[in-house]
Amino acid sequence: MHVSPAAAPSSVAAQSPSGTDTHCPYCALQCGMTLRPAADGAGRTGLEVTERPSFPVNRGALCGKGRTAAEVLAPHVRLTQPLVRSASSGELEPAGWDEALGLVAGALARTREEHGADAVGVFGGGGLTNEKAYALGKFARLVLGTSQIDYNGRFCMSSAAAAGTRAFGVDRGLPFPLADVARTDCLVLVGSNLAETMPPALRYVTELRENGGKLIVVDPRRTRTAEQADLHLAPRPGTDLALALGLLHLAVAEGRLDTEYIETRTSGWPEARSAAMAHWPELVERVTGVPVPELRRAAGLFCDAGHAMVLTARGPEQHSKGTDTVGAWINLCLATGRPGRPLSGYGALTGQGNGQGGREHGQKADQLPGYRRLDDPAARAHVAGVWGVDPASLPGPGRSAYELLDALGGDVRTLLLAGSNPVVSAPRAAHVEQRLRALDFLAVCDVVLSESARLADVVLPVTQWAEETGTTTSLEGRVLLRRKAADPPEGVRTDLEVLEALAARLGWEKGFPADPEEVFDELRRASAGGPADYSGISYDRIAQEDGVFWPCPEPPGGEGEGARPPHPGTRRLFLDRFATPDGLARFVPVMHRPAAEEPDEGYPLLLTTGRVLSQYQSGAQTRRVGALNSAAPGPFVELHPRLAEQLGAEDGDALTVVSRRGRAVAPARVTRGIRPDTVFMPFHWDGEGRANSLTSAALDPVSRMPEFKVCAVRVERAGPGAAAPGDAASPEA
Ligand SMILES: Nc1nc2c(c(=O)[nH]1)N[C@H]1C(S)=C(S)[C@@H](COP(=O)(O)OP(=O)(O)OC[C@H]3O[C@@H](n4cnc5c(=O)[nH]c(N)nc54)[C@H](O)[C@@H]3O)O[C@H]1N2
Ligand SMILES: Nc1nc2c(c(=O)[nH]1)N[C@H]1C(S)=C(S)[C@@H](COP(=O)(O)OP(=O)(O)OC[C@H]3O[C@@H](n4cnc5c(=O)[nH]c(N)nc54)[C@H](O)[C@@H]3O)O[C@H]1N2
Ligand code: SF4
Ligand SMILES: [Mo]
Repeated sequence: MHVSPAAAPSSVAAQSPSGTDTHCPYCALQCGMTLRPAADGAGRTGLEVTERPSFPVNRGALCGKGRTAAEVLAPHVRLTQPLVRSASSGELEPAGWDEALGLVAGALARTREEHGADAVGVFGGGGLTNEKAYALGKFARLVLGTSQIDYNGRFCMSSAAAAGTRAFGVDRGLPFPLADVARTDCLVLVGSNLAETMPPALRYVTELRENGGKLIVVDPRRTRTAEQADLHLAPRPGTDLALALGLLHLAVAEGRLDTEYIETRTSGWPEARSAAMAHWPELVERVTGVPVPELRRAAGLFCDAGHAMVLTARGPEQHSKGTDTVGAWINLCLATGRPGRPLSGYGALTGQGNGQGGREHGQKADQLPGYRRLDDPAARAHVAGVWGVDPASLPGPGRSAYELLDALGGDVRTLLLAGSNPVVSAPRAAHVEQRLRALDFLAVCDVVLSESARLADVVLPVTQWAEETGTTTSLEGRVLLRRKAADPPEGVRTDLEVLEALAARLGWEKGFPADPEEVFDELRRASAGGPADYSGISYDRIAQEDGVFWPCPEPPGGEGEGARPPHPGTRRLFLDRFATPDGLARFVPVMHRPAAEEPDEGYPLLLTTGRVLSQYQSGAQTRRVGALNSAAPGPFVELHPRLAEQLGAEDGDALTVVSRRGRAVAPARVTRGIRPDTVFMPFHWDGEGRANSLTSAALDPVSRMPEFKVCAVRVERAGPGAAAPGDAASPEA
């Protein structure tokens, strides 16, 4: 493996002997980094990640995952040839591309013929580049003709996306650059553990505090992020909706509203006001466990600040009421006149590398490129025009991610999976694993042999971040060029090449180019005029400008001579109007409601789940990096000393956590930094410590987001024989 001089198209190359400028494979911060030949020439890949201080978002800082990302490029870590399940041995065995592609195309065609187009499913991921997400959606709708496509982003920011669209008419995670955070006067971080999930972003929070701004963190755990806070509110998991309504109640009761803003920039206030007034501070204290004086202090800090922001992450979002919960936080921001004002407003911290772009270009069940709606006749006509097909031939909206996984082996019989590892990351994972096994045929495109790929009939080895060029859209809505910096091992193809080859075998010789820039140029046209308009963005431009913020329409007259100057892109949204038909932001009247599953006698505790610093998601990539495994070797159950005492358990003792879906076993981690009624598990591991053996698949009615962040459990000491390893599937499945 070496740094490839001919790696990137010349127009977008940014290389020097010191390496190639590119971006991290992992989270939505999309830190800038440089990949260069390793100083000692050794290392397992001959490559090393170095700082790239010129990129303005992370300014050179990287977390341990980014710093070690080159290790996943090593040939012995990643897949280097297709695998096909042998009829005789039942095992996955190496095969040629021709055979593997032939089997996949054959299965897709046969299922379509025998059971209809909707019997074929596609499951994508928010880590895929814009080009891949676009091509995957187009492949599903045109080549397969199926409505059954969705992706793991449904498990991620979908509730905030739905609430943002409902209130503002458009969903862009942050409507302002992240750097604005450092200059606001009060920041409320709701269910974000930034210090572990986006460490370089913590510097903006530190600057905020150095500038005299206040930080409020809302999290049932005293996380590394909460430790930075001026005020830490620790509500019971699943009660943020009541908390936000309680704060709005106090803002009204204490006359801290921005009435002029409410009159001129919003609609729907009277109904939202009535809903909030039903949430008395004392009632909110009873529901959330947050004492009234802390509620008052939070309302005071937020309402009295000149500029103020609320940022949510997965903590309040991954619930069966996530959309309404985010809606309640937005209502608080609107009532106090924040969105669309300088250094103020509401934003959601998108999670995956291309979490933002991945939900804009058509791999989502209800969506066409440019963040257009699949059920909008004008959107269908526009995109069908770009694709050269009859709009009537495009299928309608399909099922959401969990519903699609739940239908596998039922009316969906063949699945193409690219960019997700649901055996580890889906809710109610033992059931999902069963559904995957029940398929007639499973094809997986992946970089490594993930737990989900192990179940496949055919595994296609694909290139990853630094082995290919493509664009991602960061949590700021900044469209970035992630450059190719190394040649992939021989025998590996890009996802775009795989789709091109499959399309050709299924009768589409044209329309699925493998060149990413060509795909991007088509995506630009498909997005033109849509909410997420990329038409004025080109590879050349992003390369020169450290990214361009959408919307960025192409000025009339195109790019040629005599054309108008290019659109600058949109760093800050909503300054003059919101993206609703009347330009006003919409209050939504929301009321608190309980979680789908509340504790009872049999399951008296709450389980919440999330992340640790040194592992990423299902762990498919990071569990293959030595340094990260040493830092975070396995799952654990975080619990309060009082609960540990009741159980007679000490730090490190094996605990069994049991829910109505199943059980999981992991060592105790005793800490005062968690509520005594709650236990926490990270979800990065498979096997007996798999947190998702426990989680509930209750869905938000609007976003269809599963309730990853709260379910009822009981905890026992795992005595010998208490839970045999591999027993994760009982009691429900
Ligand atoms: N190290 C690391 N970084 C990552 C990732 C990773 O896997 N590992 N994944 C990336 C992705 S895709 C995402 S989506 C982001 C997620 O980033 P975060 O949202 O910051 O991560 P989580 O740990 O899932 O959840 C954040 C916090 O929510 C709290 N929480 C749990 N239940 C509740 C509740 O009911 N209310 C409130 N207010 N808080 C609650 C948890 O205690 C946790 O500290 O991280 C990205 N960055
Ligand atoms: N209990 C619990 N469960 C959760 C969450 C939680 O907080 N709690 N969070 C949820 C959230 S926010 C998310 S985002 C999901 C994420 O969970 P997953 O969807 O499982 O995400 P990853 O582990 O990132 O899986 C990505 C897979 O794609 C592969 N891959 C990487 N790059 C490429 C590429 O370019 N092409 C292809 N074809 N494959 C590629 C990787 O090797 C990996 O196997 O987990 C969800 N699950
Ligand atoms: S914070 Fe996110 S983007 Fe930055 S280095 Fe870490 S994983 Fe990569
Ligand atoms: Mo996510």
